[in-house]
Amino acid sequence: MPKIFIVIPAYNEAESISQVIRGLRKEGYTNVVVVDDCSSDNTAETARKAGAAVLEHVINRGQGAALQTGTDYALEKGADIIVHFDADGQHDPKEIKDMMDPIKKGKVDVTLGSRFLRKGSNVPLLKRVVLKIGVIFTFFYSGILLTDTHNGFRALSSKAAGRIQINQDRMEHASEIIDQIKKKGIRYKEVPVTIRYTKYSRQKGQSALNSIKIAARLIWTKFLR
Ligand SMILES: Nc1nc2c(ncn2[C@@H]2O[C@H](COP(=O)(O)OP(=O)(O)O)[C@@H](O)[C@H]2O)c(=O)[nH]1
Ligand SMILES: [Mg+2]
Repeated sequence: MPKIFIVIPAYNEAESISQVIRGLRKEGYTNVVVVDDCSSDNTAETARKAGAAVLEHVINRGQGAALQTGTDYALEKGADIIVHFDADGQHDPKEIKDMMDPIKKGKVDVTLGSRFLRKGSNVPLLKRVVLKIGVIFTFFYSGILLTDTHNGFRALSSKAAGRIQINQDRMEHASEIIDQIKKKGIRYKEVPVTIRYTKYSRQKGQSALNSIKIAARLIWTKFLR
């Protein structure tokens, strides 16, 4: 049986984190790692009580940095498969099986969740537009055509996780991971997933304006700096 680690980046998610961890444990995932990024609420304590291993950044470094911290920890603990999973309840733990399946079968080394390959995600219209702009952006930026480029739900074999190094500490990491997949010739596949939009996740999630800033920062680091 492969050793599976679920890595959850979390910032001020005390309201949702224990339910997310419970949902994962119910599906049989016991190696759950929460990377708390200097939250001002009690995310870390809540996650610990719910049964997760909690790593804490002493300053807020961003989702990308948190994923690298959690992934390094999982590799250190001997993980065979690492799953990146959000803390705000938008992902479905039942779909982790589908995400891992092509990796377990040795077909690919990374799976990327796509909310556009399955009907059922209640993606708000503006978010839909922003995400599709992200798809076009990624095509020109990295030369890779996907249906959903900014989805935090992904699974990686330990081999791929060791090869991908996230240097973009904040939200730009999603594009960076795809860029490295392309450059390093890592085998990948998109897998249909359902992303749940609730009032909570919409209030906390990334705005359209922030997406423009993320793209601008990426262009700056890749072409202009
Ligand atoms: N560790 C860490 N996690 C973060 C940070 N910002 C967001 N997250 C987490 O990353 C995940 C996705 O963030 P979210 O803002 O919901 O992005 P969206 O779903 O794409 O709108 C959630 O689990 C957040 O708690 C951060 O600065 N540090
Ligand atoms: Mg979210």
